[in-house]
Amino acid sequence: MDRRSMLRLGAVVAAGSGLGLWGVAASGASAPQMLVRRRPDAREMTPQQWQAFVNALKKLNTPAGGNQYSKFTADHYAVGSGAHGSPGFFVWHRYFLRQFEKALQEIDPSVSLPYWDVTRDSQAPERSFIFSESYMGGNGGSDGRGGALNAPFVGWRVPSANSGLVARYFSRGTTIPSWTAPEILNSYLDHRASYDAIRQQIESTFSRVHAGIGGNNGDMSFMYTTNDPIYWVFACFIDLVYAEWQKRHPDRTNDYPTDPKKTRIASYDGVYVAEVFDTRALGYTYNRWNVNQPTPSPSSTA
Ligand SMILES: [Cu+2]
Repeated sequence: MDRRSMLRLGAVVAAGSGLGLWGVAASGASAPQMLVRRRPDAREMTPQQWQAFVNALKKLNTPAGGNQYSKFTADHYAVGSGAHGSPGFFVWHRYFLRQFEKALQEIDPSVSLPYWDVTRDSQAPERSFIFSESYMGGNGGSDGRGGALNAPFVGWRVPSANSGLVARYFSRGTTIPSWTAPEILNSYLDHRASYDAIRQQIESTFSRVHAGIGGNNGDMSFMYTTNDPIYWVFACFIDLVYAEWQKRHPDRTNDYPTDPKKTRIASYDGVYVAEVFDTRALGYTYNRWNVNQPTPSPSSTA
């Protein structure tokens, strides 16, 4: 097994309110100053809101944005089993995504990290709105059969373990095998009764999203998965799933296999697991997720 394949994600796994559209005022005495903002479903954003997100993300990958994008990729690449195939999965990614969102907000304070509800596209992922030119662009390559990203990310590269052109290779050429349907996710959310049971379930089932989009050679299949901008909206959905599980199991909100007050999050010095259980304390929230809720029609694909 070469280094590249060892770093394959699958291999690791087998082992609108009063304060602006997404803003809601924080309640509770612990954080009276903090603005808690609701992360939006990508499908419900206006074209302008989506564009603001993409603009900020692109700027992070420039000298004017401090070249911070590659630092995020380096952090994800380095954490390895501290956040993959281990209990750290939900909590590390939650903290990591919040740091990324803060970096976006330093560029444009109006931006919140959006999520892509992958389950709503589970039976024909390649037909998802997210692969349109108005969102993340489709399969890579000039013939759409795999290769370097197309619009709106033509020429996208990130100085990282893969510093070449960032690529997608849908795993069946032009299509992607089905992945977890909403009804299945709903059942996991109801019936996995401990942090690590839901963590293992979600990490393993949604590794199919990485593999389906990245295929054999695309960035999404490797530990530099963050190079592909689609990573962020997918990872945000995984964080929403963790938050939804916490809400459905209020007696388990602070569950963790080891003492969360004494267990540090990998690679972030001095941050304890117990500090990331409450998304509001981190400055964001999500709407509840419901298997029967209507799926909004994205506004940019008409
Ligand atoms: Cu990861």
